[in-house]
Amino acid sequence: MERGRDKPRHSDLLQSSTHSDYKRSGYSGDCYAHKRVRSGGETFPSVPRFLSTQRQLYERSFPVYKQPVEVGFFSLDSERNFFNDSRQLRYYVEPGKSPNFSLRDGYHDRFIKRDEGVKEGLDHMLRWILENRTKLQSKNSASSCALGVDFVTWRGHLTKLLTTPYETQEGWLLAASKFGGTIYISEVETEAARVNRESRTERHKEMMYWGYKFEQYICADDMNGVPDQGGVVNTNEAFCTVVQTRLSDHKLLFSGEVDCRDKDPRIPAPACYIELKTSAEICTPKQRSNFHRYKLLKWWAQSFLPGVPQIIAGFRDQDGIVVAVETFHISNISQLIKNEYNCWKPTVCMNFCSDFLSFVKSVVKEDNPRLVHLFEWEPHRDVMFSVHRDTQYTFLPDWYVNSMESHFAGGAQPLD
Ligand code: 0WD
Ligand code: CA
Repeated sequence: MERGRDKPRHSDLLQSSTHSDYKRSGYSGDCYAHKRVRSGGETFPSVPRFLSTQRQLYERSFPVYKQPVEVGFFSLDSERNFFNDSRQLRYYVEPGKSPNFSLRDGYHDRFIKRDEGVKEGLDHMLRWILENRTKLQSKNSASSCALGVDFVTWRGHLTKLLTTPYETQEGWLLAASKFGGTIYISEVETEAARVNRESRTERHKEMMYWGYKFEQYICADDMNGVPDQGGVVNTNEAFCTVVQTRLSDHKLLFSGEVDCRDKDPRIPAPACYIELKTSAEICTPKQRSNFHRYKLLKWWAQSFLPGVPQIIAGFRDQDGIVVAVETFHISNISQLIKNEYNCWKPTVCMNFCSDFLSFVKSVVKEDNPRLVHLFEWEPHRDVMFSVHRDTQYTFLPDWYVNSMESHFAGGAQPLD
């Protein structure tokens, strides 16, 4: 790692975050000075050193966010094998109003859980890119960089960025590498997240299953099929959409897991997709307020990003019985929360994400798949970064880098 230690600690700070000279922008730290700074024997152009996450800084007009366009999809089967097709796409089957589903059913005898210790990084998306790059390039032929996009990442990472100005519990670590003119962003599990994951209670583990069981009750494998409520729940299986869009001047390519689609074949993707959720039943005004303030923020951010228009929510009691099913339209959520005092605002989420991506662009200048800038954030702090050359943080695999390089060396299109 540059700047000192070779065994990096996530708390490595490049600069203390006590600057007070930011008013209108979240950036700070020598940001517009063009002098060069020396550090660890190397010379770097001056770049902003941190980014504030204070909400007020992002309360401006809603940034441009282009309607996301689906450019492809892929499936992961019961053994987590990649397929460049929609074999895992499921169809929504409307349940009754109070369906009485038991979400506990099958937890002990019909549940195969994905191994969360296996870190896949961006690998499935990269595989999709390799198998579809010609299509992508022809779509973005006017661009100067190889893929024609500024960023490649998972939708889930962008969701975390959108909710950052309101998050008070969990920090994040995002690794970024520039290759062929595109910046790839891949999450690194924080120590705190690993500790939480390894110390889940039995009750918590079971409750994590409930969301997947709810999906099984209302999804069919075929357009005219019925849900197989007695089948095995296998969380290795996934159908992912790949969408392209633009946030301000950032061209984005990202993928997100989609639970199911509407049966009507006339509705194009991603408008046909439906997100499924479970949540504790709401019995008091306080619970309703918390649902609006915390849960709807996460639900909105996750579905708004890929242009998924609706969420079907199963409300369940303490024993995992679904007592009500409700539909939430993403376009109505900001209306729903308007009456909450001091509530979250979509514009703050999107402006923060846009400014974060600008911050990343200004920091990650060197095109080098083995160089990682690790962006780090803890609640109540600024976003900071550290630099790691050829370390365990390098995440773009050789099979991807080599294949892309030989493809472009073969004359397909120049890299940058
Ligand atoms: O390894 C990692 N750190 C991550 C891997 C973090 C986030 C995602 N992933 C992978 C998984 O392979 C998953 O198939 O990305 C895929 C989904 O990506 P996403 O859509 O960008 O993730 P997100 O929006 O956070 O989650 C969507 C759904 C979840 O649904 P709910 O309704 O609970 O939000 O994907 C599932 C989950 O069903 N999911 C995962 N599945 C497997 N491994 C994971 C995960 N780590 N995270 C979420
Ligand atoms: Ca879901």
